[in-house]
Amino acid sequence: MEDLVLVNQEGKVATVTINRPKQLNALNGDTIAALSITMQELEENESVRAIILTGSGEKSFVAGADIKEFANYSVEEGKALARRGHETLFNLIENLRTPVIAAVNGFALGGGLELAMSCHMRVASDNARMGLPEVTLGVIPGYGGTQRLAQLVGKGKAMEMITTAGMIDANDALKWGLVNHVVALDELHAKCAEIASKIAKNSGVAIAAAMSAVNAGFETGVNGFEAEIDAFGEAFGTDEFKEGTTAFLEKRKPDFK
Ligand code: DAK
Repeated sequence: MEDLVLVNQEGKVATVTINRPKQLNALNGDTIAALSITMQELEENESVRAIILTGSGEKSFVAGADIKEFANYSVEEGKALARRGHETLFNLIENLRTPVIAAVNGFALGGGLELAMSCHMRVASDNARMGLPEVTLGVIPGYGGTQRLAQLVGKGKAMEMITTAGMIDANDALKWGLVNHVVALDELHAKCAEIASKIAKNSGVAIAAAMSAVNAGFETGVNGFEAEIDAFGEAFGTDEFKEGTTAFLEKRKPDFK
């Protein structure tokens, strides 16, 4: 059987490709499990400083959760699987110390858009189409879509996308703030690699702390400003702070390990 998830590392950047092109990379349970393990392994691999997540082929990032698989779930299974999915993949990605860039290379629908939204940033190819079509199937977004879409595009637009189940194209996604950049499909990897290589030059310790402070502001009952103050203070105790400031004063490039 072919690997469900492919990993390719170039320098400090790992590219993870979801590899079910015949099913438009739909997320079945095995793919979610494989992605979760892959992401945890890359997080532990200190030579990896940024991750690009994409789908195999030229048509689809991920066309949703695998409809064949979830068609027969019961109420209890639905709730349990949603919770497990949040923990093992979607929240896991959002809370990684290593930045993840979603390279949205075509359809990102349902669980596929939810996956892209759990990444730290998104770049789309100009053929990309995005939407949350769950209500056409009588279900609702179950991997964080109701929350993360509203955070990214605002409540009104999220309500429209979710209730109409419509797809938006890459340019509307750019206008709405759902993606950061739109490029031609054959330039998608290069654009993501360019962003990743800029990330890889900076302090990984500081990046992880800053991303955690940004995320804190979206957590219920957590004061993001307090999280920032704590993380800012902690930065002064790190070797990377010493290296970054020393390098500046010595007029050389920092060498972050
Ligand atoms: N699941 C399974 N197979 C899929 C699929 C999907 N989501 N999307 C596409 N495929 C398969 C098609 O069945 C087809 O397979 P064959 O017939 O060739 O065997 C193959 O991929 C190619 O697709 P099409 O022939 O349909 O290709 P087209 O270009 O004509 O259309 C399309 C492309 C993306 C517009 C169309 O495939 C489509 O509408 N796909 C379904 C989109 C969708 O509704 N996705 C699901 C959204 S709901 C959960 C949490 C979250 C969720 C579920 C459970 N739990 C916690 C339990 C999330 C749910 C969703 O994601």
